[in-house]
Amino acid sequence: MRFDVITLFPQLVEQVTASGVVGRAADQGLIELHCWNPRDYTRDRHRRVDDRPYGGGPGMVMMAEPLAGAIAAVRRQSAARLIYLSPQGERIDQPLLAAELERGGVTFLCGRYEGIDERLLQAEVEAEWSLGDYVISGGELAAMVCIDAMTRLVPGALGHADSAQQDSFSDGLLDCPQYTRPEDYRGRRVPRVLLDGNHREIDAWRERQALGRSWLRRPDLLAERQLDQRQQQLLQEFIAEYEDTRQRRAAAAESEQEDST
Ligand code: 9WO
Repeated sequence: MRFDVITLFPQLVEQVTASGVVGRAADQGLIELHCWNPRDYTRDRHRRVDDRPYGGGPGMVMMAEPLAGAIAAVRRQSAARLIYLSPQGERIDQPLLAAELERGGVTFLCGRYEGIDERLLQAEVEAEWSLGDYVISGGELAAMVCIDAMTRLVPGALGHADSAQQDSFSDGLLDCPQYTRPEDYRGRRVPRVLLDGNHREIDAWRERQALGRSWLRRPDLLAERQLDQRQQQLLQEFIAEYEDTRQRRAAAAESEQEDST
C-alpha cells in the first residue's frame, strides 16, 4: 500500500510512521509513505505558496501553481486517486476506507490557511473526504487518521491475524468492553463469565455486549444492518437484562427515599 501526501508540513505527516502499528507496517514494507512539499515546486525567490483571497477578507489561500507542480510529480510515480481532505467532503467510515484500500494506494492533498484555489481543486481532485463536522487547522491530521485506519486493514499489519476482524466496526458494531488485572478495581469486579474460561460463553457475552452497546449508543448502526436469529436473540437478552437492572435501580432509589423520611 502506497500513501503519498502533498503537504506544507511533511515532518508532521511523517510522524504517523514513527511508532505503533503504522511504524511497524512501514518497517516491514507493508506500506510506503511519501511526502511532497508544494514549496519545492515554487519558482519565485520567496518560494511563495499562498496569496490573499480575491474578493477580500482575512487570511490566505493556497496558490494553484505550486500545488500543480507537486501533483504532477506525484502522478509520475503513482496512478492513485487524489483525495482532498476538508469539512466539505464525503464523511468517511470503515467501509469507505476498506474500498479505497482495494485501489492499491491513495494521494492525499492537505490544505492550510483558508483553503486552496478552487480551480486547482476542480482540475485535479478526484474525491473529497471529511472526518466529521468540525474545522481543524489543516488537512494533515486528517490524512494521518486515514493512513492509520487504512494501514490497520492491510493484511499482516496487525500482530494477530484476525485482530482487524475484532476491531470496532469490522462487523459494523461497536466493540465490547475490555478488562485486565486486577479482578477487583476499587470494588468494581470483572464480569464473572470472563474469568471462567468457557470460550463459547465468553464469545456469546462479547457479542451480546457489542450488540447491546450499539443498541444503546448507536442505534443508527443497527438500523443499517440485518441481525441473524442468534444476534436477535443475544440483543433481546441484553435488553431484558438492561430493563431489569433499570427497574431494580429505580426500586432501590425509591426505598432510599423512604429511608430518609
Ligand atoms: C478556515 C477558516 C478561517 C476563517 C473562516 C472560515 C474558515 N474556514 C477555514 C477552513 O475550513 N480551512 C480549511 C483548513 C481549509 C482546508 C484544510 N483545512 C481543514 C481540513 N480544516 N479541517 C479540515 C478537515 C479535514 C477532514 N475532516 C475534517 C476537517
